[in-house]
Amino acid sequence: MTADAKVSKQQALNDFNAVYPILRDEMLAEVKKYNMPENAYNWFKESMDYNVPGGKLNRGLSVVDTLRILKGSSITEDDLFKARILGWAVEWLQAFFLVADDLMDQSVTRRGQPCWFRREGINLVAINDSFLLESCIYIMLKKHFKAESYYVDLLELFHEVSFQTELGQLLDLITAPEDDVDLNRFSPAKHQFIVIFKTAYYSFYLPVAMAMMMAGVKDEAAYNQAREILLPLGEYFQVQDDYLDCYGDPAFIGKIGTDIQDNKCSWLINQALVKVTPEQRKVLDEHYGKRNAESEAKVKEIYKELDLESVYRVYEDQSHKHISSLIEQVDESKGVKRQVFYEFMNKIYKRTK
Ligand code: DMA
Ligand code: MG
Ligand code: MG
Ligand code: MG
Repeated sequence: MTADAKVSKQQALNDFNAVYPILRDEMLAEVKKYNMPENAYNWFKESMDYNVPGGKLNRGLSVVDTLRILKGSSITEDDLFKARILGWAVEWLQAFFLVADDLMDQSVTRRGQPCWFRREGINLVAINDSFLLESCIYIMLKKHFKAESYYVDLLELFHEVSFQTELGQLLDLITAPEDDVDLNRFSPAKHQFIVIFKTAYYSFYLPVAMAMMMAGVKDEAAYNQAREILLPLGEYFQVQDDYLDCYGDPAFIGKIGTDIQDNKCSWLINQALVKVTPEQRKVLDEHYGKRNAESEAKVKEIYKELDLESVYRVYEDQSHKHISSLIEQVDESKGVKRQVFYEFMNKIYKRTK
């Protein structure tokens, strides 16, 4: 990367971050209108500041990056401001899902700090905080996009991807019941289904589809084409997440892995099940999904014996090749550009966080 490119990347990030306090204050102004008592107002403010910023912002920035590619030199300051708002709307959606996800997964840390529900005095109030974060999205959209021709399309898209994500979370959770470990429930196909629904739609399709709407892309075929690339890309992203859950450094990724203890249908356990000897399978049957560090260590030992780290390296290379070939086949005449997908892929390829 050239020095110039680095500066402009930093600039793009600064410009994006500058929009967060504007939106946060708009949400607070709504609450003020209702004459909410000060303690509720402050609670809501703290919940937003704790849960919305502070992520990697891949999803949010992708709205802006995609619109820049689609509109080229005809892009205006108003376009950019609107794209940043939609970017933050995705980050709000992400915060809504994560607050609930951490409760359901009984996670400990997120983005290098305790999960929201674990903070003093919060616990199950976090469920309602999660709902409030979701409601913010629709306040933002109404305030800034009501006059746009694509307003209803945006609303429908947010509703649709939320539904898809919630179905994915449902399947993720019921495939991982507590106190009922049955590794036969898992399969690579089940895993693929879960990750496409719980992650790929909202993290990959949503940001790009919104930028396409803003750019005036109307052809259904263009959206279908985008989906055909972005869903596999999102699948690859969630495999990375599953891998990092076990092999990432918690100090660096900002969260402590819970998949083994949570009995999750993770990419790693599915790979392990393909390679195990009957003896190793016995160990997994006995120790997977148990809420204690000793059992978790036993499972990790088997992963080590099976050299899943190498299996992952091979998967990473194959996915990169596969997705690159999908991108090469894109027909740009329909209204999407290959660069949109290359850009998104480069944001996540070989990520360690
Ligand atoms: C995340 O799955 C999916 C959503 C919709 C938040 P996950 O539980 O693996 O995510 P994380 O590892 O970040 O808790
Ligand atoms: Mg989780
Ligand atoms: Mg989860
Ligand atoms: Mg995870």
